[in-house]
Amino acid sequence: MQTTQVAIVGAGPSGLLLGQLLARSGIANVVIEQRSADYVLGRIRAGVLEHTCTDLLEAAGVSARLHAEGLPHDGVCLSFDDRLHRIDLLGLTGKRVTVYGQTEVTRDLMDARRAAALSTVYQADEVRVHDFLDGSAPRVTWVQDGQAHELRADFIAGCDGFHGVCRASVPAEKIALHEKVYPFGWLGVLSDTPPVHEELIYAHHPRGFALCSQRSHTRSRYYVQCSLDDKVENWSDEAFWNELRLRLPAEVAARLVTGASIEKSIAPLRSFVAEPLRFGRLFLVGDAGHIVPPTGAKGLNLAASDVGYLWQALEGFYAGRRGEIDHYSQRALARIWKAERFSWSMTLLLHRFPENGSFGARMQRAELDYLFSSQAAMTALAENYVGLPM
Ligand code: FAS
Ligand code: PHB
Repeated sequence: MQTTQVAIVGAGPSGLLLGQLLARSGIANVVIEQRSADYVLGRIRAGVLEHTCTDLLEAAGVSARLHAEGLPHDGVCLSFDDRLHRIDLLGLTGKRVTVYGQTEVTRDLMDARRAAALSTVYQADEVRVHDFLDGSAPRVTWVQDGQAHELRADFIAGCDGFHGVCRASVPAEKIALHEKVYPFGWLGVLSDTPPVHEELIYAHHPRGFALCSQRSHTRSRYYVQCSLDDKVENWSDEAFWNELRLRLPAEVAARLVTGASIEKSIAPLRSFVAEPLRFGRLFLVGDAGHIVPPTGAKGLNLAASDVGYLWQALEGFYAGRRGEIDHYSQRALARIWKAERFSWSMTLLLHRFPENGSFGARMQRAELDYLFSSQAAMTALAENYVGLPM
């Protein structure tokens, strides 16, 4: 029988960041992941880090490459009516965001965990969680190479994402689920081409939303809004680049450098929150507890702030302040709901909703015109985009 203090289910950014912070606080932990490390690294996800996230990566001791290779961004652009409109994040809030891919964050965390010789189980099958509701000795079981394994812990951190086993193991009567599914997806392309603009561009266009993001000075990440029944195989690289150009201001489209896609995928968009986030000795963290449409660049950043709250709560518990774990769910949810609102509002503002008719389209235009005529409105968007305080 293996034992530890905290069993962490999932080796995405939530699980690895929590494991790293707990270890630096002297709290023993084991990470159990269903996939291989290469598979986890191969998922192309987020690209923009809030200062709250970079602060936690510094506390975890994994920020060296982030500071060396991350791209600080002082502003962000929206485009409509064939024009770019810039929001001065640094001027309006005193803060900036950092462009650094989630893949790199995960790689840095994996390297640090390996260097610290911390216990990580990859390719674990049939992962299950037990006795977390009323027992004081919850267990995680799994099968690997046909061998059954069991881990006893004081606590279980459910860092296993939207489709994980932890939230699914909570009795239905003990959890409330809030969800909104959007009637479109994002078709994303990663390419080894220089970014079309020095800052991100969120494009509102009658043909649909588009986003110009980046991973470095030589690697770009682009998205176009697509229908939910669209398929990646329907989109050649050329078709993607042509559609992207049509949704950008002409002067931006003219300087778009295209190339072969090195990754191409369609992600559905949803808003989702589970309440509460604690069930006895089980805590839900990151995508296991909530999902945001990526329009606000909040998914990874919310996962990081959940980890920050849980790290503080568990550090308090083991330091004798045993009541601190009672505040995790309410503290995390207070920040989660504000990020859900921001991501939802940015999605409604920027995407094409033909079902809302001409009146809906006029409401979007009125909000965009007001936004760029009001310092107060731009400040409100900017302080949400750079990240609300923890
Ligand atoms: P993750 O889903 O990253 O990690 C969960 C881990 O748990 C995975 O490794 C999984 O294999 C493992 N797991 C699942 N079930 C398990 C089980 N039963 N046993 C053991 N392990 C199990 N956010 C942004 O900010 N910007 C974006 O552009 C963006 N794009 C996204 C695109 C897609 C397709 C998706 C799905 C998400 C995107 N996100 C984006 C959000 C994303 O970045 C998440 O917020 C982030 O990965 C959250 O990290 P985790 O909570 O660790 O969850
Ligand atoms: C990305 O770079 O993948 C990205 C950036 C900002 C977003 C969403 C995705 O809002």
